[in-house]
Amino acid sequence: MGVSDFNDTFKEKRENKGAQNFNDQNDSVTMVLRHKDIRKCAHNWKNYQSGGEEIGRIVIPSEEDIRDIRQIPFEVDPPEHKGYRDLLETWFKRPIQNEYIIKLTKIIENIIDENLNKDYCEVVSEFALVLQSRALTLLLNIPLDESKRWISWGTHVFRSEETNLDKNKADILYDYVDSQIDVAISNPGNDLYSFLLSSEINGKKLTKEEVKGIMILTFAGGRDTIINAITNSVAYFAEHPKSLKYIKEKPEIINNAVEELIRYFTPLTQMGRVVKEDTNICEQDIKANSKISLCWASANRDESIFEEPNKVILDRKVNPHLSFGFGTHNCLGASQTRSILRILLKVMSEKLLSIEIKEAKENIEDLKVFQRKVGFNTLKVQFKS
Ligand code: EMZ
Repeated sequence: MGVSDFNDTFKEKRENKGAQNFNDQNDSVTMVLRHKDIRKCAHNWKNYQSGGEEIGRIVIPSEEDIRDIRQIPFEVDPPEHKGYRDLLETWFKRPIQNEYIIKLTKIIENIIDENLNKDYCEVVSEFALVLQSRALTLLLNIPLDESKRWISWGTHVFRSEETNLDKNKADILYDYVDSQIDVAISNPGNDLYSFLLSSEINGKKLTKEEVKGIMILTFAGGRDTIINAITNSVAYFAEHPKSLKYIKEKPEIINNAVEELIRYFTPLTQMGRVVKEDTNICEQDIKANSKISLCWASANRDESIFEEPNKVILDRKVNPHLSFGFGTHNCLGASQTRSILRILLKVMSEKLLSIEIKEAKENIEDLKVFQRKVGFNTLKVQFKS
């Protein structure tokens, strides 16, 4: 097995039972494993809710202990959800505009050039984190230099080396966002903070608290996920030089290739929902107020949906993967992620002859009943031109 192979850890349980219970910090969770069931639950926001009273509970592991700020629109249900979503949609679709793509391409070309032919580049911290942070300055529409501060926070804003949920680390982000909101109030510009502060939903200005909730999600939600997607893509092309060549010769398949890599890696394993009324999933009774999880990673290997699900087929045509979720809460950052990866593949295929792996240490997520590789703690490579 190569380092860029990612197993399907859910296969047996998905096929035999379709669901699996586990315990998340004394909260029992039923993990839903089949593509069809997951879509059904994701669609049914009335009974499988995101906006319950316990803020942070739908994230797994639960973040109830480290935050009391509701992330918006991710932890809000319809009908309130729609007002936020409509407001944010246009801003978060900017990454597919030409002007944005030109700027993002410059950022990606620069970061490849900075690392070209170096003895080695540690992809997670010197490449993926840097790229994710620099790209985020475009999304927020603020100067590139600000990314230095975010890079210093490391790959996850709530998790540190010592612990999965780190309150002190979370406070750094909260204080930072508070101070940036104050700056935008006293000196409005063309950035996302200012845009939000001047926006209205149903004739009502957004409060500071709401702006904070949106900004926290923007920082936290697309961080380790994008970093893993970038790092895993680099590992894949290091081990599959022919694929890199194939993309160079047929750049028109890049969009398909990105969807396929995102399906295969599924950077976000799962997301929870709180059950409103007693229900039954896969012949299992589930009580009101308990938690279910929608396991995107399992859905994406479901053999009843995908042919040869454990193979990366870069030009796969039909690809209804659930890596960006499904339904009401589908990922707001999907355009940003897609643009980053599409440009990354293009630039790598144009600038690199090969990528040589020097050292790789896998990052295994411990889901108690399952162990799942999500990316790397360390990936040292040489980018060769
Ligand atoms: C939350 C989550 C959102 C959570 C789409 O995912 O991402 C996680 O990485 C964060 O820890 O707070 O934003």
